[in-house]
Amino acid sequence: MIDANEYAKRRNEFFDLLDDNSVTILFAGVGKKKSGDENYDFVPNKNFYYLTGIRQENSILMLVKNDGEKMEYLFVDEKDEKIEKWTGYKLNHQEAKDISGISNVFVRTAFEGKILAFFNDNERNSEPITKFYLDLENELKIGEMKSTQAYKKELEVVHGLEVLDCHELIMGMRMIKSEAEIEMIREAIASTELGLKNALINLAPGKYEYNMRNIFNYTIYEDQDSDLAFPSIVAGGKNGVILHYPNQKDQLKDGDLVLFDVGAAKNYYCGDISRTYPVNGKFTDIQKVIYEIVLNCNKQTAAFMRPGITLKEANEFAKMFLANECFEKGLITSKEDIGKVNYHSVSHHLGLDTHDGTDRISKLIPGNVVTCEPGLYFKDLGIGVRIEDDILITEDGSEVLSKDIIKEVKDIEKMLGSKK
Ligand SMILES: [Mn+2]
Repeated sequence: MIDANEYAKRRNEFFDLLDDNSVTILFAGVGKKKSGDENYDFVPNKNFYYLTGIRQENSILMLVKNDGEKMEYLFVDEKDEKIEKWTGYKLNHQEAKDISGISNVFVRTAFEGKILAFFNDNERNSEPITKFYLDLENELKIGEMKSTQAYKKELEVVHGLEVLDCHELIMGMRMIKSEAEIEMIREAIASTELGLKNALINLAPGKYEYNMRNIFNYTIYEDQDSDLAFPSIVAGGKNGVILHYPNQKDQLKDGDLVLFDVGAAKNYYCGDISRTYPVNGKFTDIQKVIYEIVLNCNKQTAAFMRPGITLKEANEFAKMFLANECFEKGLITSKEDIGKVNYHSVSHHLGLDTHDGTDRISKLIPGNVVTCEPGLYFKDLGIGVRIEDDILITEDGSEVLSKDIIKEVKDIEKMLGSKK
């Protein structure tokens, strides 16, 4: 778990990025409607969660920086026994304080009043508030109140304030993982590995894609505190060329490959792993040629990733590697054709979101966690291969966090052969 001290430390660092005489408001958000009176599972705005550790919907964080003084307020729904009988227990103020490290906890209905007090100069002796920071990337409803965009307009028009976006400021912090965060990601990867292992025990021709997916998902949900980072993808044969293959109803055939793109999450920290295995336990010659190209690309690109390299450069490195290898093996007739068989980027940041920020041009620095996921997709051959690992950037290079999840041809064939 990540403790209140770490959340307090993050807020302190965040305060340093903010202009003086400003108010920052972050909303946890409310559950999104699915259909009828049914909602999707609630997931808090990760920027709000990153600074508070609070998962409860409707909660609000307010940070005030005034005359250099830093003030923190947290607003949570009032406890209501009647509502709790339907939708579950809500945090009391002490619990909210213990999780977040914020001493000033109020009921959510006090929020508007608290804000208005900062507009009323007569009540205060300090400099007037001139700036507001909102997370404008996330359009969230605030309880029965307005949306972030409507709130922005009101602050600008009614109160004449300058409204700034704090999304990038927080994302910048989130790109550098603490020890505790790296540990969460390690646990998520370990859980993912367990799910994959259980699926593989049951892998055989005649099984269905959803059999594999369900075994994986079951294992993750059985693991305490684990959740799925994203909907699991299990794609047999030609379905492996579809990146976010959605149906998973097909039978796994003798002689085909099966591609897994799966991840568990621990306290919202995601693992994101892809592996490709032969359904019958043995690669065909052509499958092996393609698999080895992707595997070598995976290993070399991971070794290429280190402080100072950008994700854009890593992507160019991987693409060039795949183009050269595919051309040499006669899989493409010109290197320029690589885009036909490799159509996604090799890496993204990983963290509280599976795609944790989109920065491709900043140089990698120690504490970054990124994926390394080259792939080759030959629709005509019915072969899709992706091998994805999660990489921690260290002082002097990188560490493959998912190195224990087998990917060498001989290890795969040995493991899948041994269960026969
Ligand atoms: Mn990925």
